[in-house]
Amino acid sequence: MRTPRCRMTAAFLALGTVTALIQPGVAQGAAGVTATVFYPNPVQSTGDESLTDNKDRDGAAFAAAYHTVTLTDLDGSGTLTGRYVRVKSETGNAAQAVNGAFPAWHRDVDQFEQVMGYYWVTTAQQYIQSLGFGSRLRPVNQRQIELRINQYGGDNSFFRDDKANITLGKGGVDDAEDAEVIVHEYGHSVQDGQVPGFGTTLESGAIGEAFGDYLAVAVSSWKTGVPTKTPEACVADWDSVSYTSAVPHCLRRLDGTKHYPEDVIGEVHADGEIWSSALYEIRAKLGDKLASTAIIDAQFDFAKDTTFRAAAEATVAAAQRHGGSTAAAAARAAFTSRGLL
Ligand SMILES: [Ca+2]
Ligand SMILES: [Ca+2]
Ligand SMILES: [Ca+2]
Ligand SMILES: [Zn+2]
Repeated sequence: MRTPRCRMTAAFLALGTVTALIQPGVAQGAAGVTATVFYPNPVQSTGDESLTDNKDRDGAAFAAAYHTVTLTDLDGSGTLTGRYVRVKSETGNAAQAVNGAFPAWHRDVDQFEQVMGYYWVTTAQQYIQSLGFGSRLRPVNQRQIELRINQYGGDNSFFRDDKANITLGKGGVDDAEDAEVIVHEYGHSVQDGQVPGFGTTLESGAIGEAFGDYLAVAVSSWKTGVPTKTPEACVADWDSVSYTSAVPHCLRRLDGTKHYPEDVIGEVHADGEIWSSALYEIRAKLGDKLASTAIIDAQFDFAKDTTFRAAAEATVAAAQRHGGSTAAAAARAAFTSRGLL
């Protein structure tokens, strides 16, 4: 059974503003600091669908899944604080760089998830910037968010709603061991950054979940390459081993066949699969860069309580702006074939 993955709704996301921690002329870790991550998760990178959490133990089966990366945009303090995210762990010790590198922590150490959170939020923002947002296009969510890792994950009640927060829990596989879970959550932050308070209704909430899933796959393919051992359309191949039995393990997929309105069940994650499959088809037709540019740019024009139909029209219009009539026609066809237009 699928467990709704995202415990955090847009309501928990902040209306906060960027804190300019990074001063000009101060060492910003521009050269980067090395660290060890999953890339994007051990099931996707190894193809081993039999991996299990095994109570957070490390083991030889994970050896091939560890990947050395360079963390960028750090503030130079030696903590996981940077331009787009600051990491706070409520379990275990805070990660601290030693002699210009973060130790090669593995999954059985809390700091591993902290590094994952930092790296994948920053990577998601870099993906968005690679599309032109913040240079030829207006910036998208270029604020420093706070990413918290805690023992509970389901309880956001203590969060203030005037800050940009993501929380990642530790149920089953620790959520932050899967880049696609981290980037899904960042997708909510992106939409909130574009339209404060976005996602107040069933359809707008479903769009929020769908975009998080879409962004997760787009970012993981952009950074690590199109997966060859798992389906690209599969979201959270690793986190989902804890609550799915079918192989391949997927929290949700982007290539479903749900149709509006008869497949609506009134649950944002499930209904989001209608929207995400349209986005994924648009990406297949237009290519990643043009599709994601149009999809993200369109979101500036969404009302926070948008309907599927209004959001689809805005996305078609954005496809027209960025790719002309051929792109607009492809976007329209993707929405029409699902009953969304
Ligand atoms: Ca862990
Ligand atoms: Ca989990
Ligand atoms: Ca995946
Ligand atoms: Zn979500």
